[in-house]
Amino acid sequence: MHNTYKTNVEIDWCPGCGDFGILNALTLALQELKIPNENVVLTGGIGCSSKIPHYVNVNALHTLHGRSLAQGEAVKIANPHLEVISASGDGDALGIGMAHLVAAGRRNIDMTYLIFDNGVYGLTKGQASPTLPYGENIKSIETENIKFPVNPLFVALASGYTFVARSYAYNIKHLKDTIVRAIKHKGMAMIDIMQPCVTYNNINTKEFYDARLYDIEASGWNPVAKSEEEYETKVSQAVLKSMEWGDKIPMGVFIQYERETYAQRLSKLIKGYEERNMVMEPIHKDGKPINDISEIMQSFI
Ligand SMILES: Cc1ncc(C[n+]2csc(CCOP(=O)(O)OP(=O)(O)O)c2C)c(N)n1
Ligand SMILES: [Mg+2]
Repeated sequence: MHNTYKTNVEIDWCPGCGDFGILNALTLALQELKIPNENVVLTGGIGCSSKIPHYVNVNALHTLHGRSLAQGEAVKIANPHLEVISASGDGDALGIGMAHLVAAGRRNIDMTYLIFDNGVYGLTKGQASPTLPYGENIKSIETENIKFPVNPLFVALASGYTFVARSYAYNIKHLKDTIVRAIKHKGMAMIDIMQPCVTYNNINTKEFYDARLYDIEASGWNPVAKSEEEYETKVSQAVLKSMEWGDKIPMGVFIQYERETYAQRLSKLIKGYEERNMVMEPIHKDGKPINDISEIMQSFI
């Protein structure tokens, strides 16, 4: 079947980059869900990964470094009828954008956040990113990494994300299925995607992940919580699982829990917020603006 979610824009990722797998999985997920292109908004920050909005045939925003998620949140709050997906590199999400990552979880906005996790600042030539393990001496840095990494799953679990998953850029089936589940989930979803950078990270490679990643759900883990108590218990178990990083690295959905979303809470404060809000109001009739704002504009001159 023709993939109608890809654009004709020339892709300038390096040959073999894990980002290609993510692009394929994302467009296949949209194809499977049959979401009309015009109802989807995809945001990116700055980075190799953040160029993805150019390559997906939906409404796209290429924003500022670390602001992909903030822009996505703003779009979703302004128009809760849109399907919003934000994309970030690990630097974008966990370095400069870290405060947004935490705040979004606390809101539990019904949207999806994809983190392209390659352990480096790819676009700026391979500096250590916040997820590069301590002591790793990848070829693009002078010495071994002297900082400890931050664990995206742990941060998401601590911040209230109601869908937290890890997947892999070279396992398109698993990634596509996980994206489908994240989009269907009513609440804030994050997928930390292991994404080999073939140019700068010669340690966390395809061979590295192929030998280590295992599916926690296939090994008996059930991520679904049905009550606040169950959620609390599962989150603490998921935190322990998320800390595994060695000969075996877990992937799959760590937690999935449906709790009141930001829109549902806003609806209690703003009458009719979800049914009819400002972005749906007509602003002109017969070619003339409905509200005359010239007086307001005059006050700025
Ligand atoms: C405010 C600001 N600070 C720094 C930069 C420089 N910069 C551009 S991309 C980037 C990091 C990209 O790394 P990541 O988000 O992991 O994406 P990747 O390229 O690895 O996909 C940095 C530091 C910038 N563009 N804007
Ligand atoms: Mg990166």
